[in-house]
Amino acid sequence: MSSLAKRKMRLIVHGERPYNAETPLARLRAHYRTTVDDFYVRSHGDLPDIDAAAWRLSVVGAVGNVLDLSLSDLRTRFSETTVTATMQCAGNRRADMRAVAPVSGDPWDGGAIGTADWTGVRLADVLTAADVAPGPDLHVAFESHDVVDGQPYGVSISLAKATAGETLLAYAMNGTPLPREHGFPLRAVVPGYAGVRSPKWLRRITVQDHPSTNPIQAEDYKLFPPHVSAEMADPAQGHTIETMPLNAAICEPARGAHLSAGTTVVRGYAIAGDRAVVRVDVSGDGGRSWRQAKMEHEAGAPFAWTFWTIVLDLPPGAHELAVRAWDAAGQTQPSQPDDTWNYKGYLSTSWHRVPVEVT
Ligand SMILES: Nc1nc2c(c(=O)[nH]1)N[C@H]1C(S)=C(S)[C@@H](COP(=O)(O)O)O[C@H]1N2
Ligand SMILES: [Mo]
Repeated sequence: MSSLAKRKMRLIVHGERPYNAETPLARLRAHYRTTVDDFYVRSHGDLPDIDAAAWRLSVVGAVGNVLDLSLSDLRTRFSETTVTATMQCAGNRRADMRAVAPVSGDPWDGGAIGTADWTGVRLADVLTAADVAPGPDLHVAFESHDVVDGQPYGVSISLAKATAGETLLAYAMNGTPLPREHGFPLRAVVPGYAGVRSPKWLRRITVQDHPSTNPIQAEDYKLFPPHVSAEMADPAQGHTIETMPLNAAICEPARGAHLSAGTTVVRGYAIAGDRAVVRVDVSGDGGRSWRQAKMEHEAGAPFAWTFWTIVLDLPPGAHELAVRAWDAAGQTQPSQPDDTWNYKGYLSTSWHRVPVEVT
C-alpha cells in the first residue's frame, strides 16, 4: 500500500489514477476542521512530486513588476494569514443525480467537501507587489505543475475575487505543511468558490484581460440545462461555476441504518458558498413536516460550513429523513434532483434524503 493510501485509509476511493477519494459522511461530522488524513482528494492528473528548494512561483502578464518567488520569499516578504474555509467540489453529491438519468464523472456522495485552516499569504498582497493596476475586466490565471490531457492544469478567477481578503496562496493546512496530494508546496484557496478554482501545485500566475483558455476553465465545470447532452453541449453557452450554491447533507445516521425506536440524533453539515446559512430544517417523514436543527457555526469564519444537530423521536417503521437549509437571501434547496439535473452532475443540491428502518 502506498503511503498516501495508508494515510487516507478511511476514504472512499473513486479512482487510483488519477487519485480521487472522499470522506465517509460520519467521519466528516467528527471534527469541524476535517483532519488532513480524512480530507477528500480531487485530482485530474498524476500528483506531481515537487522539490520545494527548486520551486518558484512566477507572477507575469499585466503587471508592472514581474515576480519570481521562492517559498521563503513568500514567507518573508508577505504577512502570514490564516483563513478557516470549506473546500467543496462542484461534483459533491453527484451520486444523487443518477436517480434521474446517467451523469458523467465520479459518483461522489456527500463527502467531496472538507474544512481546514488554510495558512499562507493573501493573493492581494502578492498582486500588489507585482504592481497590478486594478481593472474591472482583469482576470488572474493560474497554471499548475500537474498535467491533464497533455496540458498543465489551469483555471482563472476575476481580479476582484483574487484581491478579496479571503483569497490565499496557502502553504499550510491545519497547521502542517500542505501534503503532496493537497498541492505541496503552494495552492490557491478561493473560499466560497467551487474547489476547481483553488489550483494546487502552483507554478505561474498571469494577470490578463480574459479568462484562462485552459480546457479546465473554458470547457469543464460548466452548468447546462437538462436538455443539453454531452454531444450537443457548447462550453461557451454554459454557466462557469464559481460561487457554490446552498447545500446540506445528513452525515448521521447512515443511509439504510437500522435504528431502535425512541430518540435518534441526526447530524450533518450545511454550506452556502459565500453567504450565511440562517436555518436548517430536518424532516423525519420525507419532507411532509419539518423541525429546526440547532446550528453550530464558528464566529469569524464566514466561508466555513455550519454543523447542525437535531434529536428526532422516530416511531417504528420505515422513514425517510430529509434536510434542507436556508441561506441569508431566504433561499432554500430544490426538493428533487430532477429540478437541477445536468449531464455533468454538477451542483447537486436537492434535499438530502436518508432512508432508515426503525424497530
Ligand atoms: N492543480 C490542480 N489543482 C486542483 C485540482 C487538480 O486536479 N489539479 N483539482 C481541483 C478540484 S476539482 C477540487 S474539488 C479541489 C480539491 O482539493 P483537495 O484535493 O485538496 O481536496 O482541488 C482543485 N485544484
Ligand atoms: Mo472539484
